[in-house]
Amino acid sequence: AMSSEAEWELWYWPLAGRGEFVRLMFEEAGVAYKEVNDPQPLTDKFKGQSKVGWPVFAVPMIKKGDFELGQTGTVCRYLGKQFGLFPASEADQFRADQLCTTVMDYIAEGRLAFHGKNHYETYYNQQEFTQPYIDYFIANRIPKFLPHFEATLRYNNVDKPESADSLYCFGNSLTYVDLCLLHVLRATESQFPDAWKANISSYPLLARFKQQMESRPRLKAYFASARCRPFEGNSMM
Ligand SMILES: N[C@@H](CCC(=O)N[C@@H](CS)C(=O)NCC(=O)O)C(=O)O
Repeated sequence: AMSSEAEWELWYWPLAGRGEFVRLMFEEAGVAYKEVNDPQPLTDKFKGQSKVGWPVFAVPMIKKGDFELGQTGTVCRYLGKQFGLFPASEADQFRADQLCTTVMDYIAEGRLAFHGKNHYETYYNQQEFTQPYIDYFIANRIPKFLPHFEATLRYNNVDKPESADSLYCFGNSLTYVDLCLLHVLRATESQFPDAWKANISSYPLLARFKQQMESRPRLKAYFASARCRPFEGNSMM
């Protein structure tokens, strides 16, 4: 849900990017949020002119009143806890933290592969130079991360029947990490369609998980809506 009355703000550029992890938290929880996409406040806050408020290094940032919080994984953990999308036991809370951090590593590595020469300059100025890094990521890193995610689902769902219609990373209910994992699976499919097709049949739980998650009513409605921006197509973002 998005609303101009919302208490929560999401500060991010008007594109999918890392902001999408955060949007999924609000959308699945059905909590209203307002996007702050205008260059001016973002520039003021993040290009060093603003000395006001808690320092946040980069977007995405959430804001409610004067509470501001950055770092995508931290934001997702925080909103997960606020919205009841949080594992029950302390052991699972820290395991969820581990998995969320690995998901963020994956997207960061994928992004870097598209920016091999200059991490901060557009992909389109370094396409030829960076292609070997992309090839390496496809050949060696996707086939390391995806089986890790598959193994995580297997660990939690080993006792469930083949037909179980709810696969989660922890216990028997949805947590913020399921949403984070869904997002990187969607990003992988979108950015690397050939590698995705070549790999996914080896990971049946991931395939089922993605399908189940995408059919959750709120997520399904969100993905079909104009609020959901397409991937940029230049770094899993
Ligand atoms: N580890 C941070 C990375 C944040 C990040 O790099 N954000 C990008 C946009 S997706 C940005 O604003 N970078 C500007 C900068 O680092 O100066 C996170 O996951 O939130």
